[in-house]
Amino acid sequence: MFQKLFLSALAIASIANAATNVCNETSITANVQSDLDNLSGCTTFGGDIILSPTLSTATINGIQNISGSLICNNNTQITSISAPLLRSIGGTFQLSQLTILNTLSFPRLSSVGTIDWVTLPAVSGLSFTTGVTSCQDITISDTDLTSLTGINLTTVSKLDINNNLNLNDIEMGLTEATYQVDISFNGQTAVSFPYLQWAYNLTFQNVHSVDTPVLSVVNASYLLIKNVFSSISAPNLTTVGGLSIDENLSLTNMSFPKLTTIGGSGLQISNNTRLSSIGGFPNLSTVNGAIVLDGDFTNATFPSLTLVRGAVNIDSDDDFDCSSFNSLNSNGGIRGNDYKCAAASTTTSVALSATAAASSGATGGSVTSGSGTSSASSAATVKSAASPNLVATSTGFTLSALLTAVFFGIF
Ligand SMILES: *[C@@H]1O[C@H](CO)[C@@H](O)[C@H](O)[C@H]1NC(C)=O
Ligand SMILES: *[C@@H]1O[C@H](CO)[C@@H](O)[C@H](O)[C@H]1NC(C)=O
Ligand SMILES: *[C@@H]1O[C@H](CO)[C@@H](O)[C@H](O)[C@H]1NC(C)=O
Ligand SMILES: *[C@@H]1O[C@H](CO)[C@@H](O)[C@H](O)[C@H]1NC(C)=O
Ligand SMILES: *[C@@H]1O[C@H](CO)[C@@H](O)[C@H](O)[C@H]1NC(C)=O
Ligand SMILES: *[C@@H]1O[C@H](CO)[C@@H](O)[C@H](O)[C@H]1NC(C)=O
Ligand SMILES: *[C@@H]1O[C@H](CO)[C@@H](O)[C@H](O)[C@H]1NC(C)=O
Ligand SMILES: *[C@@H]1O[C@H](CO)[C@@H](O)[C@H](O)[C@H]1NC(C)=O
Ligand SMILES: *[C@@H]1O[C@H](CO)[C@@H](O)[C@H](O)[C@H]1NC(C)=O
Ligand SMILES: *[C@@H]1O[C@H](CO)[C@@H](O)[C@H](O)[C@H]1NC(C)=O
Ligand SMILES: *[C@@H]1O[C@H](CO)[C@@H](O)[C@H](O)[C@H]1NC(C)=O
Ligand SMILES: CC(=O)N[C@H]1CO[C@H](CO)[C@@H](O)[C@@H]1O
Repeated sequence: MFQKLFLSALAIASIANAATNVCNETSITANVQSDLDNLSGCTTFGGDIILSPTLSTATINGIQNISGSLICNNNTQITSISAPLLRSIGGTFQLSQLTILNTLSFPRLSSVGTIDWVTLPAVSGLSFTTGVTSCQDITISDTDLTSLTGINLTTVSKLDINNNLNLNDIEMGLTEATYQVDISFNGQTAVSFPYLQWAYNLTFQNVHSVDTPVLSVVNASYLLIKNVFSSISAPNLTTVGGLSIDENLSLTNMSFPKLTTIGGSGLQISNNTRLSSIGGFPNLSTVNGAIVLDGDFTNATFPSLTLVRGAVNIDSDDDFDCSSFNSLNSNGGIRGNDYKCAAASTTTSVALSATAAASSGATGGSVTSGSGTSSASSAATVKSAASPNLVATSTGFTLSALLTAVFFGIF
């Protein structure tokens, strides 16, 4: 009698336990919809939910909070994922290689640890009615999204939006980006960050316009590469760690009216084919790294520049007057190992240190002037002789390392 009672009490306890425990599993893999329905009594699910490649639709009913991650990878038949009551995902919302997924319905979702979406070629919009306003890191790559409506953050660590070929508008209320913003190779993208005050590291590639009216600091590097805009401005930017403006083939006009200091990663302005006059830096006084100017320009004006701590390498394919840089150099304003100014009309090369003089050989310390074809070839000679040095000096190296990293990051 006693034994029988004891046993059934145990049985009841274990059933109750099982019912509670299902919400605290560290991970469940749903192969069929009923696996998800098992969890519908859980307000909070404590672990990860993995949607397997066998599902063709998935609805997460009941659950309001997932403490772990929500993951669906490598599924070629799923068309829809929805979670009518879900408010938060503590871990990663990871979707990758979902070739026909077209519906993402998360009407109450507001908080996610990390969004990591890669290769969702049929996702063209988000049904996120409440909208995600809190998320640490976001990567969205290779989707059919036309806007990011449904995600609007005020702070972010990483925002990496690349290769979304129909994404023409990126607008967010970000005020700070503590690690990295990289917007590269999307559609005809107009980027608008009307409240962004500072970003640790900022990269824009192939964008059609950039609006950052209050941006005042970029701590590390600001890279503007292969963009399609004809003008770029940063009206409130005072400080950047490094600034690189390269291969923006339509660029004719730049405006950095408050920029006073560029840090150790230096300034590079190269191969912006239509930028015949390099200007827009009225208050730039100090560059703590190198300056590299390369391309078809006739004019480079930095009226307040008094100190460059790195090397200066100017290489114009056009008529260019080196005299203002020559004076900066002779006034001791260039502290790096090398100063070189080469143009179709003029070539000046001065190696400032013993090492530089030794390795740049015959050209070390020499000043050559000429005009027309013969000087163009003398400029080429100077360039190849001096380039091992230039590559090794502080910023040229840092910038190319950065660029390499950017490309590896994307491909
Ligand atoms: C499940 O997790 C919640 C929150 O961590 C905890 O309060 C509860 O006691 C756990 N339940 C069981 C059966 O482990
Ligand atoms: C859901 O419940 C059914 C029936 O109790 C069970 O067979 C199945 O394994 C459960 N699914 C998961 C993922 O726990
Ligand atoms: C997807 O499947 C491919 C091949 O089946 C595999 O190599 C890859 O690791 C899988 N990716 C993920 C994220 O599971
Ligand atoms: C569920 O998530 C929401 C949104 O992040 C949050 O406000 C709420 O406190 C969470 N609830 C629990 C029980 O964790
Ligand atoms: C994003 O949020 C900001 C406030 O942080 C708001 O001003 C802006 O209109 C929102 N943008 C969109 C596209 O919802
Ligand atoms: C410009 O940046 C400064 C910080 O350097 C900030 O205090 C100021 O509000 C910004 N100006 C505008 C117009 O937003
Ligand atoms: C970046 O600059 C901002 C604004 O000046 C500052 O608040 C922040 O601490 C800096 N971050 C780092 C990592 O230097
Ligand atoms: C260059 O850009 C600045 C600021 O955007 C603008 O005020 C100026 O008119 C532009 N100049 C030309 C020649 O387009
Ligand atoms: C500019 O383009 C030329 C020719 O393609 C290339 O040799 C040079 O390295 C480029 N300059 C920079 C700084 O990338
Ligand atoms: C260089 O450009 C600036 C600003 O665009 C202009 O004021 C100046 O006259 C130009 N100098 C020459 C020599 O063309
Ligand atoms: C800046 O961002 C690029 C990617 O866009 C990354 O490769 C690089 O390491 C970052 N730089 C720093 C100083 O964090
Ligand atoms: C409009 C325009 O000239 N866009 C060019 C910007 O630069 C990239 C690469 O440098 C070109 O591919 C675009 O055609």
